[in-house]
Amino acid sequence: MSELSTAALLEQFAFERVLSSSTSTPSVYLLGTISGQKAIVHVLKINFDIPEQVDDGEAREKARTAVKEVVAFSKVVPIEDNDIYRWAQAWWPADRSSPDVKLTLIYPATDVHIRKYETQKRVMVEETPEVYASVVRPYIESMPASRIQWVYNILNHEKEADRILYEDPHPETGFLILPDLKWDRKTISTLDLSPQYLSAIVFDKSIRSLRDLEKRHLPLLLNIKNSSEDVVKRNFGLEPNQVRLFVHYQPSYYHFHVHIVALENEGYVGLSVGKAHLLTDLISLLSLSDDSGPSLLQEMTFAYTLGQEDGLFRAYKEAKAIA
Ligand code: G7M
Repeated sequence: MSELSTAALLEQFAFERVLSSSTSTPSVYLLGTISGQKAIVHVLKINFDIPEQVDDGEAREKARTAVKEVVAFSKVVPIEDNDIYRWAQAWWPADRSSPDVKLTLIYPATDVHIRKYETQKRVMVEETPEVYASVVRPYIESMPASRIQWVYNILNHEKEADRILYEDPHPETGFLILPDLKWDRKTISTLDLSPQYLSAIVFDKSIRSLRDLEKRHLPLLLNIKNSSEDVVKRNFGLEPNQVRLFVHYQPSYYHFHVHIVALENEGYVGLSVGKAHLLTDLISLLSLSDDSGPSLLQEMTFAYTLGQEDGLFRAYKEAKAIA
């Protein structure tokens, strides 16, 4: 082992190439040499050191100080805004060429937002068609329309219009494809970048989730599948077998949309079992459904997790649909 300190060795590190990197962690494996010998450096960003328990006075004060440091930016450059959401790149005091973080500001945030992001216990529930009819559908119908104002802003071309990669304006089989807010989108024009994350948002406002899909919606889903494949091929040179198309149930927003994610974006949490449903599976289930009457998607039971702070969990509780 070398006698030199880690700092001294790193100073001599001559970079050769990136072995791999992950945007979700984020971390990077770098290959290079130190004094003529191969060296690998793995750099992993450390989590914020903010105490979670803020009940007692001392812990709360510690958290307040830590948070002050986290949001003390020297520079904030806006990326986009839509309704109550804003996205920006930000730099902490030591100014570097690339930003330290990408941040989202939700303002004014509603109770629904607060409950969504709060750490909470989760439970597994089974949603039968009866539970859908008696608990879930009334819950969806009770949601204020303002919750999906950002979607309508996109469909009306009032926001994010310059980000649209594809548009089919047909009221029943049409949709838009554009980057999801998860992506910083600054990099959209660089050809070496694959689509980390796109969404297809349909024009038909009557489809709130996959539970509303019937056999007559097959042309819409097939249209989304074909066009998404074209868009990623044309814009990013990706083959259809390098992209995953899926739908969330439960979604965060009840206006039907399909997620289009490059396979290399492996760390994305929204891929979890019981939440992500492949578009191909939905197409198969609709193809196997009767021509008239409820589709298999309307007749089957879906199992998924719910946070105990989620409004839907409360609706289940009130209806005594869970213990
Ligand atoms: O879980 P669900 O399938 O409902 O996912 C909703 C998606 O919408 C998430 O991936 C969000 O990142 C994305 N999203 C949310 N908002 C508020 C916006 C927005 O204003 N613009 C865009 N482009 N995507 C959004």
